[in-house]
Amino acid sequence: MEKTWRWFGKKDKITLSMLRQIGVEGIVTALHEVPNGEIWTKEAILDLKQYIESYGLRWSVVESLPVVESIKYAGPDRDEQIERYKISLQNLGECGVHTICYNFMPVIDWIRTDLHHKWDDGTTSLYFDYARFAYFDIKILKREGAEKAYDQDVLKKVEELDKVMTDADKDELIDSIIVKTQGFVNGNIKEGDLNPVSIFKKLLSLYDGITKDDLRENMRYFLDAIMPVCDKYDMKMCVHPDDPPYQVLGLPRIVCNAEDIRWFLGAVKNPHNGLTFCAGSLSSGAHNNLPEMAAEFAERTHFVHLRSCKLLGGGNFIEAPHTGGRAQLVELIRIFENVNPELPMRVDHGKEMLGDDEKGYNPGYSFHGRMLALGQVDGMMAVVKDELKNA
Ligand code: DNO
Repeated sequence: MEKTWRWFGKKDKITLSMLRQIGVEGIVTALHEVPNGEIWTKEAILDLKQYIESYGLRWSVVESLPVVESIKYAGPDRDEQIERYKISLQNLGECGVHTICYNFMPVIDWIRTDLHHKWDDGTTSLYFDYARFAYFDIKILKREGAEKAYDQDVLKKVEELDKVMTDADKDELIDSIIVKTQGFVNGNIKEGDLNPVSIFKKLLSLYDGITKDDLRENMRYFLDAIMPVCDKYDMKMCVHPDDPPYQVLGLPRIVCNAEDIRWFLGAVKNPHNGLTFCAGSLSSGAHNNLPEMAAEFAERTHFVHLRSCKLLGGGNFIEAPHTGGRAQLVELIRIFENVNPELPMRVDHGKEMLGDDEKGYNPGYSFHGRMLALGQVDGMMAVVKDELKNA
């Protein structure tokens, strides 16, 4: 597989020359400064592409070309928004960038409750604590009927938390769940936005009454509409799974498990409609068997995220070292190398270590932690390639 790295553009503190030195071949990035829903011009695309190429690298994958909310909930301007999306796709295709990662998660992208969970050795990882998440839902958002979504054990923990959470703890939880993890991935809320909780509640209300089937139909509508452009310019669309892969905050989520993936691949059979196989997101759901899913969906996978989660019981999970967890990265690499050795893959969400925490990197996107992960994954790939050569 092609070794790629998520890089956040010219302002990223991790420079392209650093990435050259650690063996990165391709770059995964986006026009982060362009507001969601605005057209990506050829001029801006080429400027970034040429910059990347001037370091001997290539722009392998766009992550993400964001799908605005009104396409997801079928708002009045959805057709206009889809037309814009098509123009951005055409512009990317004409500039020679053909793989596009996006997601179809309503309102909120990936969710973590703790961005610096400590291991004994002094490193930190991203963490998801189910009871703290329920606390956010019930006590901070005060979402109507939220209690019904959780079992008695969790509700008990929420009440215990309520006795000890200070205002500062609450602010940190809000910051982790809906601010720090969202802004830099072109989500709905950015650092500095005033009153994120009330913005967030307004966004949630856009989905009142929208069921899982409605969201599926809206995804099908979007895919049907863009496929002619994808065919013409050879655009490989690859949707990112929902993270974590189940319903949250009363919102429907539709890329959570094998049945969901089968559904959207079957709904629009075109090979340009594909999957980002994010081993991390999928492995955070106990219901997902990753090697089985990789074997089933490898042919329609256009991009791979390699990381692995460890489930801790009670709905909690931590991002494990890339050599551990339940994703079985070696087995996944065997499957993907065999089906398509050209497939771009990036390691995802490294630990914070060796001073990463002082640099202000985006959560999950440290330098040393990801470099270590890339070294580990590179080693796995070398062994697998050797196995395949000698098979
Ligand atoms: C988080 C990322 C996601 C992903 C988007 C793709 O670290 O994996 O934010 O980029 O969901 O649209």
